[in-house]
Parts: sequence; C-alpha cells; structure tokens
Amino acid sequence: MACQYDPFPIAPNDSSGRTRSLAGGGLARYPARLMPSPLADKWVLITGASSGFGEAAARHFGALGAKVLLGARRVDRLQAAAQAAKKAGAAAAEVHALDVSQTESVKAFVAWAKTHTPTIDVLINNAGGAKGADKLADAREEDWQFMFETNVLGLLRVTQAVLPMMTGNPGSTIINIGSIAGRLAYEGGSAYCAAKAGELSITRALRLELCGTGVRVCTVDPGFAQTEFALVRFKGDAEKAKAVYKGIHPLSAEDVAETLVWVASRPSHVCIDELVIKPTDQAAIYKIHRRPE
Ligand code: NDP
Ligand code: 8X3
Repeated sequence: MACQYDPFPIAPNDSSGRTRSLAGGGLARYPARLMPSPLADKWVLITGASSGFGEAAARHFGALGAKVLLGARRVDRLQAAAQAAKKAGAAAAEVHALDVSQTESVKAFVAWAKTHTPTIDVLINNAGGAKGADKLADAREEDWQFMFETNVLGLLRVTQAVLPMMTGNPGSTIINIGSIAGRLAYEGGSAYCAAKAGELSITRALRLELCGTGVRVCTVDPGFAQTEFALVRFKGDAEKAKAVYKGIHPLSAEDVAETLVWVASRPSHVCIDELVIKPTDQAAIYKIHRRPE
C-alpha cells in the first residue's frame, strides 16, 4: 500500500534549482521535490563522517541541499565522503581532521567550523564504536579507554564546544548516536554498554538543560547495522565481523542516515527525544532470527 504521507513527493522540477544525483545507495529516496527542502542550506556538523552512519549521513543531508562539515581522523576518507555529499546535492561539504578523544583537536575543529559559519543547525555526535567483546575479567584497559574517550568524553567535548553555535538558534538539533547496547547490558559488552548508557544519560540531562532554548536534543539508538563497526570491534578480523550478521538482514548505514534526516527535518516544535531502530530480524539483543545460509 502506498505511503500516505511523503515529506519528499516526486516532482519533475526541484524548486531550489539545484540538481541532485539519484545515484548512490538509498538516495533515490530524495528525488526532486515539489516543496523546498527543510534542510536546504542548513549547516550540519557530523563527527565520525569517514565511514558508516556518518559518511552516509553526509550524503543523505547533502541530497536535501544541506551544507555539511565533516570530521574524523582519516582525512582521505573524509574527502571522499565530502565529494559524495556534493555529488548528492550538498550546497557545501568541507572536511577537517578531528580526534574526539583529544580536547585540543576538538577545539581546533570547532574553530575551523566557525570560519565557515557562526551557527550550526544540526550536530550529529556519531564518532565512536566498540573495541573488543571480552568478558570484563579478560578485557583490556586500552579498549575501555577508546570506548569512553569516544562515545562519552568525545561526545561531551564536541557538544560543549559547539553549543554556543546552537543556543541562539532555536529549532536547531543535536542528535547523539546511542545504541540498543545502552539500554540493555550483554556479556562481553560491559564497557561498551556502559559507554552507550552514558550517552543516553547525557542526552537526557542535556534535553532538560536546554528546555526553553528551542534547541532539540535527541538520541538515535540502532541495533545491528553493517558498517565498519564490527571490523573495528574485532580489530580487523573480517571473519568474526561477518559472523555478527550471519543469516540476518541487518540495518545499513543508509537506513540509519535516512532516520537521522527524518529526525532533523521535523517541524521545530517537534523533538524526537529517543528513537530505537533495529533490524526486523533483531527483536532484542539476544532475540535474533538467523536464516540457514
Ligand atoms: P564505523 O566504524 O563505520 O564508523 C565510526 C566512525 O567513528 C568513523 O568515521 C571513525 O572515523 C569515527 N571515529 C572513531 N574514533 C574516532 C575519534 N577518536 N575521533 C573522531 N572520529 C572517530 O561504525 P558506525 O558507523 O556503525 O558507528 C557510528 C556510531 O554508531 C558509533 O558511535 C557506534 O557506536 C554507533 N552504533 C553502531 C551500531 C552498529 O551496529 N554499526 C549500532 C549502534 C550504534 P576515523 O576512524 O576515521 O576517526
Ligand atoms: C552496536 C549494537 O548490539 O552490537 O551498538 O552492541 S550492538
């Protein structure tokens, strides 16, 4: 049955006059529109934009004419992401090295962002991930440090530095990327689950603190999504990474990016506080339907 409400109806001509490529995974969801895009010329700052959700988000926001500022440690990958975002229709796509685990790097990144714009419309705190899946007894301190430095402290650092560019900008949106791991602990996930539970608490506290400013604060919490996440978690072991998704149809980076666009493009009086998105095959962390291969 056809969807009754389509915020991006198909039209022969794009009212913004910009041409947008329909090529690329998932972007055919944003064909030329009758209505102007609510994200056209909006400044969207994305951390962890060199792969996975962040890279896909750059393209999806770009497809709606946004201007994207992209940060991560791998600058060559960021440059490719910016090119793809421009090809999709981004009004601007700029990149700068960012290591969210280093306060000085975050300060330099935000100072650079200010050379492009005094205000940010959408901040996506996405940089992060998991390292290791060992039980606490066997886990490594350097892995704990990675997980807390990125998912928790990095998110705090970036948010504190960017907030002055948002508080005078009602209708702007902070989207933190959490995880179902922050909502239910699992064996082998003590530090990652704690880090993402930390992200959830930070989101909830900030939502309270910013009430009255018009700034929206949201968490988007995915389940299994096939990106570089598992490869990073298993430290380059491709077989172990592949096994995570064996026999299931996981989320893609495109699925999550599309959701981020939807969250950010609600009318300014609507805040999607908390959104959980999982593959249909994953009813809960431990309840996964795997087909024989
Ligand atoms: P990817 O590994 O594909 O992407 C992670 C991104 O984070 C990369 O761009 C990486 O860039 C960046 N990053 C890592 N460390 C740093 C750092 N110190 N400073 C700046 N950037 C950093 O995985 P996903 O896209 O899947 O992950 C994105 C987010 O989604 C993470 O927060 C993850 O925890 C979360 N998540 C993922 C799920 C999944 O199943 N895939 C499910 C739920 C949540 P670089 O290495 O170039 O710095
Ligand atoms: C990633 C989802 O279940 O692998 O955050 O922790 S899970």
